[in-house]
Parts: sequence; C-alpha cells; structure tokens
Amino acid sequence: MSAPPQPKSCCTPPRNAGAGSVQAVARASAAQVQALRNDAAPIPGGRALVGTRAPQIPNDGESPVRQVRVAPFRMGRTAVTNAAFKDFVDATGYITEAETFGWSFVFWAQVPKAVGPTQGIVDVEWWRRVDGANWRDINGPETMTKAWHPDHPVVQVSWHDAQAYAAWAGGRLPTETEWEHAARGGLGDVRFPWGDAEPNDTDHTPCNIWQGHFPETNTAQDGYVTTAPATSFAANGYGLYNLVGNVWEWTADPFRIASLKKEVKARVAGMKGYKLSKGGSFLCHKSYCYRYRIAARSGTSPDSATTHQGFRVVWPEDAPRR
Ligand SMILES: [Cu+2]
Repeated sequence: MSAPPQPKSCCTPPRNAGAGSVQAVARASAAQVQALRNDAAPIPGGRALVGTRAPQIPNDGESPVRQVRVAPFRMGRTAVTNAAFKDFVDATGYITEAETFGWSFVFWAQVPKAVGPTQGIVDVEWWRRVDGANWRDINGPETMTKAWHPDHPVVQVSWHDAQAYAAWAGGRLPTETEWEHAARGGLGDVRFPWGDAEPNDTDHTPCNIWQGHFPETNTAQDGYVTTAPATSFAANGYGLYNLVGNVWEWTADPFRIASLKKEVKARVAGMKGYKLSKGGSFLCHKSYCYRYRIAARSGTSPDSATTHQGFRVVWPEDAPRR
C-alpha cells in the first residue's frame, strides 16, 4: 500500500522512536523566572484570529478563519536562543533527546564531509541522519565551533525538550491561537507578521527563508544560509522577532486537521501524537514550502529534532492590580 500523498514540505521529519517523554526539571529561581518574563513582550488579550479565509495549502488545515477570545499574556520576543538554552542546561544538567538517541537530522548542505555517507529520509531526502548531532554540535561531531552562536535560536530540540525548558523558565509553550494572535501584531487576517507584502528572491527579504532553487541552491539574498540571529529583521507590531522564517516553533497543541477529505484523513491517521509547529524556517520557499505564513501549519512527532526546529515561550500576564 502506498503512503498517503504528502504536501511538499521542508518540514522536520518524524523520528517516531515511539519513546520519549517530558523529563521533570527544577524550576529556575524566582528572580530568574521574573527576569525571563520581564524580557518578554506583553500581548494584549481580547478578540483573536486563528486560520485564514485565504488558505494557500488547504490540506494543512489553514482555514476557516475563527474568532476566539484570548487572555493577555507575555511572549518571548525571540525564539529561545542558544545562550538561554545553555543557561537551562547548565542549571539543570538536562540532556536533550537528540543526545539520548545519539543522532539527529541535519540538512544535507551542512553535513560535514568528515561524517561520510549518511542515510536520507524518504520523500525529504535533504534531511540526513547524522550521528552525534545535537543542540551543541548542531551539524554533527565537532561542528560547535563554527555553527553554534549564542544569539541564534536553539535548534535540534524536540517538543519534549521544549516543554522541559518552558517549565524551567516558569512559562509554557504557546497555543496555536496565542501564536497566531501574537504573530498578527494587531494587523488582523494578514498573511505575514508585517502585512501582506510577499517576500521574493531579489529585493524584498523581510525574513529568513530560502532564495533560489530548493533544495539545491540557496543564494542567501536575505543574508543567511541557515539560522539568523534571533533579533534580526524588523520586529512586528507587538515587538516580536522572526515569527516566520528562521526556525519552526513548537506549540503546545497537537497537530490536528479538521477535514472531510479522504486523502487528508489518511494522512492525519499516520500522525497520531504529533505536535503542531508554526512559522516555517530558513528552508521555506514559495515554490516548495509556502509555510512562512501566519496561518501555515506543520506537525511532527514530539521526539523529532532538526537544524531548523526551535521554540518560543509564553508566560501569564500579571493579574491586574487593584
Ligand atoms: Cu517550510
């Protein structure tokens, strides 16, 4: 029996080891939690939009647009950085799932020559299984010196790893509704955090995505072949950076698609337990994976990790003072 058709995607492939869970970690000190929370941007509550009336990849479940109410919250201005994740690991001794498994997914162009032949992933052959790849050595053994930067988003983190960090930080992962509401920055049903102006390969590069022919040639017209520093490009209306492009961001939500279509049902049946990610990454291109849009969605298994997968944390807003 052939697998159900998958929409074209740059996305993180499933590891699907059928194992893994969120490891319990101690919470950071009250002062540290407060500091992290104070750095986050206040996001107003009220009427929020999720989804779009103009879906571009309908089989991903981008529509319809729904109106819901959200409570005010605070959201990390950036994806969690390598420096912040290092603070967490130093404080707790946390070991990520990629380290436990002993391997992770690396984009073919970044696999070090010394690694030798690697195994590709069916239908997404640009993802290579590399032994010794993890959040420090993101592209494989001894790649930290060149490839790891404190101010870039942490990558090679699974959903379980993201949950553990968020618990340490005294926060949690955002829901899809919170993520989209924050990404819209007050602009409503727009396609991107800056509005509706389409990025292109030549003279409009407002975020870190692919330019050129995926997956062979990246001209890096936007300045970056892989991740960009977490505060690069302009912030949106709520002061949030790189919601689209740069790295996919895990959310708290399961990956579900409400659809009556047979092909979609068949696809989703193979994705039990998968978690929802938002925002697309430096690998997205309109010709191949048009998911650097607010309403775009992707799902993968909670133990998966890649060089383009990160996350962002939210905290509750203070109760109003009386
Ligand atoms: Cu993509």
